[in-house]
Amino acid sequence: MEDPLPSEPTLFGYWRSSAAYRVRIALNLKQIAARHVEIDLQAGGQKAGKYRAQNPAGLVPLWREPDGFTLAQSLAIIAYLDAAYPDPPLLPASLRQRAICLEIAYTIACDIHPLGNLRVGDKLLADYGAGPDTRAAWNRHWIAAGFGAIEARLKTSAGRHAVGNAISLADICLVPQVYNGRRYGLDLAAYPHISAADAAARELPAFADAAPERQPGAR
Ligand SMILES: N[C@@H](CCC(=O)N[C@@H](CS)C(=O)NCC(=O)O)C(=O)O
Repeated sequence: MEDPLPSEPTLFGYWRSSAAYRVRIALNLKQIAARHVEIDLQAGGQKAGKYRAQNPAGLVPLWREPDGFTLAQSLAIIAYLDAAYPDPPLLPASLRQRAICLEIAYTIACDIHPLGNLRVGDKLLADYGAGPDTRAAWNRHWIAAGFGAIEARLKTSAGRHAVGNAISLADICLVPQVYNGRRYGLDLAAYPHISAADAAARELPAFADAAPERQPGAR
């Protein structure tokens, strides 16, 4: 059994960051109180000063505890919180269902999300002159590539939620990525199982309260 976390941990995030959105959902599901600090990605706050010193990767989210312990990478933060606060569990007990949750989470976090990141868009603009429309098309392309695989998986894995009938890490990763898909104009009609899982999860207060538009920094 892990020691309980010290009081008043901090989540450094950004209202529209889908990786921070994942962690906000996990915190809400587990009812873990944390201070939320906004790092303005549009203003480059992730790349500079005190924040960069704490997170040399120059990305959000970052989890910090009062004794100075820090952790980057949303899936590492969520796994840590899941071990420290096992209720409710974020992975199913069944070996195969657990593996399927990870498959969906990694498809999003490893194969889709990095290609749509702000710094990738900035590089496409700086080196190849890709403007907002090209960037949106680029993002739709990579989200569609991953969603094709996830939709096929959900045909057999989904119940009320992405994997069976309980909320899991798969939903925690899926909902923020669907948000990004909508943001870039992806036609979600091609993904009925993803759309159903997204809608079912967003009905829950833990997901609704974590939504970008509900964050204090939203604009
Ligand atoms: N794999 C990382 C991704 C973190 C990440 O890329 N965060 C984005 C926001 S969603 C970011 O900070 N982007 C800033 C930039 O690209 O400069 C995680 O899951 O935490």
